Order: sequence, then structure tokens, then C-alpha cells
Amino acid sequence: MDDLRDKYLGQVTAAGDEAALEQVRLAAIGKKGEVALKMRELGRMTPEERQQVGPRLNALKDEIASAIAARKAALEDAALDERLRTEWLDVTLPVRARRHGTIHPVSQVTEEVTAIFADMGFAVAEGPQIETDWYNFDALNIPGHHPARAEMDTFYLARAEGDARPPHVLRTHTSPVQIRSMETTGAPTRVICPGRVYRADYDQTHTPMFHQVEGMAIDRDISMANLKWCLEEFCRAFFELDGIELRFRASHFPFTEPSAEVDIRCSWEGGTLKLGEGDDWLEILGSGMIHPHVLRSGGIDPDEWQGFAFGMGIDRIAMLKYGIPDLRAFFDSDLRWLKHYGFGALAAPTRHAG
Ligand code: 2NM
Repeated sequence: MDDLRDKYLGQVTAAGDEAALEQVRLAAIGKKGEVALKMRELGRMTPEERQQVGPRLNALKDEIASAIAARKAALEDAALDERLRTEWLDVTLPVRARRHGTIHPVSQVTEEVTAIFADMGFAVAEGPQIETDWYNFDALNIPGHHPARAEMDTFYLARAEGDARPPHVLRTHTSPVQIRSMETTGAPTRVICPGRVYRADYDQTHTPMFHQVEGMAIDRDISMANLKWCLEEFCRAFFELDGIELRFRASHFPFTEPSAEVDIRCSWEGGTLKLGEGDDWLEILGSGMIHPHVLRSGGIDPDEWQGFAFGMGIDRIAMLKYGIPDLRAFFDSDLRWLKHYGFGALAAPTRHAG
């Protein structure tokens, strides 16, 4: 009995981890362990012997079990100490240098415009950048012979050999999305369509890809008065100026009748642009009442419904709002430019809905 005791208590002390300890437990006091085997021998003993040996075996079993539990707790403490010693973090160290990117002004302004029109009940629609001749032109009251087609500097896609259909185009405006939206939603409707558009033009103030947002509101009695209110409200919110003043100047677009270009009052005093004051006017928007032909193209009855529509360049209003001088730098992917004019990921667009 003393030999057993010395043997197993020694092994318990020597066990370096929980797996080794479990091996000792099985060998000593498991169901087929050495102590259990000894207990089986009790059956062959005389009652006197049994009375002597039985309690001593039980005591030995308890003693080994306690030693194992104590050793187990000690091993766990040692493991925790080791983790606490090695797994640490100095929270007083400076944060890592900024390695993340910024929100491009075009994305930021798109979010801002979207938030303002969302406040006024406009939904957002998107559509394909490669369009059919029909959606980009005919549906918008720009027939094949119309000079606007030539003026648009359209990019045409190559046709398959022998295909007699008109070629697809890179959309020159986002109006095709509005036609698609009329078809799917019908009237009444309020929607804005932001996105990329393409025109073969490249100079100081034009890039072959740029961004537009167009919008429309269609209902039974929509008028130019609604258009004026809506655009004034938009400009006040977007430029964050209460004193904004707009001028609606008669114009012509194939898809609206009547049509108006919208100028914003400004001054160029000292070579810097100030909006909302001065004697100059800066063109920022095109607009008008949707032409009956266009409503009909979208499957809407012009005898029952009418609507206004407008369009503006996102890149251009971004330059005006944030004082960005060069349009072409928008698309150069120059990291210094992006860091300077970009926005933090958490900077909320101004006047978020709600
Ligand atoms: C502009 C100016 C005037 C316009 C018209 C439409 C549609 F599809 F509803 F007819 N969408 N956008 C529109 C009208 C766009 O951009 C300078």
C-alpha cells in the first residue's frame, strides 16, 4: 500500500501537463487502475483482513484523487500565468499611421445629393451604362436625324458583322434610367438617377466619363412651380446657404417643354467664387417639364400625367462646393489629391435624411 502511494503521488507531482495527469489518474484510480484491481482482491480476503484493508484502500484512492485535483489546479494557474505574461498589449502606444483610403468627392457628393432628395421623397434608380439607341435617344425625343445626336459626342459600340440594328452606345446621360423607371414604376413617381455618363470630349472642363444626377417627379398636376421649389430647396441644402438665389432662363432640350437652365447668383470678387451674393450668374442645372413624347415612350399617358425633370453634373457641383479647381484631377488617382480632397469614411453627408 505504501509503495502504491509513493509511486502514484510521485507521478502526480511529476506530471507536466493535464494530459500526463489524466494518464496517472487512469493508471491509479481509473476503473481498471491499480487501486481498483487491489479492491477486487478484497473479495478473496477474510472478513478481518477486509475490514482492515478496505478502508485503507479507500483512503488511498481519496488521497490520490485530491493530489490529482491539487496538481490540476496548479497546472491551470501556471498556464494562466504564462498567458498573462506573454499575451499583452500596450494600450498607451500611438495608433498606427493612417493606411486607409478616403471617400472620393464624387462619392461624397452623390451621397449628399441622394440624402437631400430622399428627404423630399425621391427614390434612387440605377441602370445600365451600355444602352440601346432607343433608350438613350429615341425615347427621349431625339430621333435619328436630330442634331442633338451629333452634338452629344456619343461613343458607339462595335456591331457584330451583318447586324443591321443600330449600335449600342455608352449612355450620354442618365435619362435612359428614367425611361426604364417610368416603364417599371408608372405614375405617380419621384426618382433620381445618379451615375456615370460618357461623351467623347476632353479638355480643361470636360472628361470622357463624368457623373450626372437627373431627377423627375410625375403626378397629375405637377408644374414649373413645383420644379422651382424643389430645385431651390435642393440648392439651399446642398450648398448650405439660406441666401441662395436661382434664375430660371428659358432654354431648349429635346426631352422637356418648356425647358429652363438654372443659374445661381454668385460673385467672383478677388478671383474667388462666392455663391449667394454678387452680380454674376453661374449655370448649374438643366430642367423643364417632361415632353409628352417622352412620357409616352415610358408608357405614361401624357393626357393624364405631367412631370418635371432636371439634370446636373456631380463633378461640377462637387468642384463648386468644395473649391476643387481642376476637373481632370478627379480621375487621375493621385494619392496626394485623394488624401487632400477625399472625405473620411465616417464623415456623414450633410443633411442626412432623418
Ligand atoms: C436635363 C435637363 C432637362 C431630363 C429629362 C428626363 C426625362 F427622362 F425624364 F425625360 N430626365 N432628365 C432632363 C431635363 C435632364 O439635364 C441637363
